[in-house]
Amino acid sequence: MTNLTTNSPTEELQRLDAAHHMHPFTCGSELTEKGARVITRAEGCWLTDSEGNRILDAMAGLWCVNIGYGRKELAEAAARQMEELPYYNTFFQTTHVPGLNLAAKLAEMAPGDLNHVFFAGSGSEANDTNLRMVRTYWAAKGQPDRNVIIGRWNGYHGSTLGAMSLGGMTGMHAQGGVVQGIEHIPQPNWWAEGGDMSPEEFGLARAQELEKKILEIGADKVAAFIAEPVQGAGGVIVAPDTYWAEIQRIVDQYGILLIADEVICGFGRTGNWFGIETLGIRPHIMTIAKGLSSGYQPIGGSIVCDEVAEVIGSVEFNHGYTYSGHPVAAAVALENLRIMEEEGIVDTVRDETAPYLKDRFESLADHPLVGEVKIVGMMGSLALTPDAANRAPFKADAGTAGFICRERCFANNLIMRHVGDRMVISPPLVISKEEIDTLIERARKSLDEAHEILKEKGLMEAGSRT
Ligand code: PXG
Repeated sequence: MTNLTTNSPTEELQRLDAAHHMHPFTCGSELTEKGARVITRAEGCWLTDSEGNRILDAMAGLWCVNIGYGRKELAEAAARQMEELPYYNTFFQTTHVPGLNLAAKLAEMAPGDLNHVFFAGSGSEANDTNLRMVRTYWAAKGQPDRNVIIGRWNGYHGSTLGAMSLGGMTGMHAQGGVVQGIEHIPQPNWWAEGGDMSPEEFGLARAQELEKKILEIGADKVAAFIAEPVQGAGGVIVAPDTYWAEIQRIVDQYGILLIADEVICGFGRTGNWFGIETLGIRPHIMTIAKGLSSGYQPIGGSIVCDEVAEVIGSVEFNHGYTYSGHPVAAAVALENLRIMEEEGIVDTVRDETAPYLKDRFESLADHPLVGEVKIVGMMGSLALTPDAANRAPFKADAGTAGFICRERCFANNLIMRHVGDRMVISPPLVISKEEIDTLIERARKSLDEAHEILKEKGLMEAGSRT
């Protein structure tokens, strides 16, 4: 059997990878042609690849390594737990100490009466739980026809069939079908879709799309609305200030359940423990994953309010995963939360590094390729445009400019993602001011280089705004 190591030559690693490893959200043949970049080590905010390059990870992996790479305490917590109890389930009237401690810890941390936790292995699984839980809730209350869930176009809730259907990524819907009984309303993306409205007018109008949809479906048929406090994978779309208060009014008025998907926003990303605190939202259920364990172990869950938990508790909820509340993942999550609290990581983000990052990130607004700059806490985005004054998209296919810019970032040893023609960042929460300076320098250099390439290729032509 071939068994390569991190010291094997890059081409060999790439060849074996291409032969057998199918990558998520990737065109396999293109990647085979190019060869995957092999990441071998990481420390703090820095990755090392098989060629020895040091790369600044301004995405915290996939928006998840909030505490930064290389924390030995987390490895030790995993090793201790593996020795003591590597696995047990919580299905048949059993429990275990890491699971119960983590549930209690999350109940203490979550705002209001969000006091009960159903564990999953990922954010997608947790949203599948939510889909089944809200329908089961209404059925248990004698309203089985109240089963429609409303999500948002360009929202992201995961990649399993249920979570993908709740999300509004049309490219995903097009592959393999969707779950029935899920509707979508348009997103609050003022830059791309705001037309001639002010951001405030647009925020209200987009929130009222929810009311329109509820009335169209029939209020007695709608079970829940699901949304990310700030859309992450959709391109770090921050709703105008008027949006969330109006959404809250509508869900309250029609008595539907609100699910806040905190998979990215949770655990400090927005400058508070949860995005709902930053944005003033009162959900019945929160989806969590990613930052819960800082990505050191796969774990997710749903934090549920007292009333929903009581109703679900009145029936047998026929749902669960082999790895719901996995003891090793729970022990690592507990250690992650302990360190984040003891080191005051979220306080430092809120009071020091996020304001510094905001200032530096917003300085990119003067770049000729940049239109809107949005940032909340430690998640931000730049809308690339050939004509900022008119908020124009490129005439070229969406994502062409973004891809070129991302390639320049990669070449400059900066990991920054593109979503269409938006460039996004979500660095580890422990990023220092010095590292923020490096991030901004490399981003500006990459923007300059992308701008030159776009000009050379005649791609700076503006298309028409929708
Ligand atoms: N909800 C939200 C808000 C997410 O961002 C999920 C649910 C699903 O979580 P899991 O753990 O099942 O992946 C996510 C995941 C990207 C990217 O390219 C974003 C995610 C996952 C993979 C890629 O931006 N978010």
